[in-house]
Amino acid sequence: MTSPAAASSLKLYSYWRSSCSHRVRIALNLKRLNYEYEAVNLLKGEQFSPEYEKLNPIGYVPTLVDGDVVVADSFAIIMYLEEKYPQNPLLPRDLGKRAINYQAANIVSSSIQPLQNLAVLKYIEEKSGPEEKLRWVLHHIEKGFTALEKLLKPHAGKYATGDEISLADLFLAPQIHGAINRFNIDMSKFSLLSRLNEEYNGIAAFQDAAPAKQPDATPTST
Ligand SMILES: N[C@@H](CCC(=O)N[C@@H](CS)C(=O)NCC(=O)O)C(=O)O
Repeated sequence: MTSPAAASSLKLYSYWRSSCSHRVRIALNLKRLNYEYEAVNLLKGEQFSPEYEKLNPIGYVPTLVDGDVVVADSFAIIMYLEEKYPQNPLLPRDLGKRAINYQAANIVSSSIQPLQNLAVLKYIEEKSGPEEKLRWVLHHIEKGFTALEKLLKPHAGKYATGDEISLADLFLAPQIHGAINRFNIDMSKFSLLSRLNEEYNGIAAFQDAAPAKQPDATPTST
């Protein structure tokens, strides 16, 4: 690890329990970048305020402001950080491995997380009730986790695609954390993801990015 980056003007708009924000917090910590934390309370609808929508036109967290640069969307933010702050790289040099990282990250960010997003769950609960909402969430998380286990088994080492922490790990850790703490997913079916999660739980950059450690975490936070 390199020493922490010199004072920068990084500001992260985040919500403590947002898995998308959580990914970026891990990236910032791994790259030892100091940043200002700006809480956006999703339950109060602060993501829809006119001021915030000027930064993030779709009204989601996270958003990163780096001086004059404003980047929204966790994948875009992490790629931006990777290029602007190349210390402690998050992408393997091997292009095949790199592609597996993109694939795993996108399974999380395109095929799991959007289906458990606040707005989606609220809609399902209103239309079909809380039990249907839970069935929906479990189905999509388990489908995604089953695919991730199959995808990563031939590539995993200590971490998702080898013995170095890389992009896939930044997407897996928050998704697994949420699955366990918010949705009580039975992880015994997912042996690789369970093992990786234990690794993540022992790393300071991941621990410090955890929802419960964020300034806007509520007392009942997990
Ligand atoms: N693809 C976007 C998705 C962002 C997203 O869905 N953020 C969620 C929190 S993880 C959100 O802001 N939800 C608020 C809402 O549903 O109104 C990213 O990766 O940043």
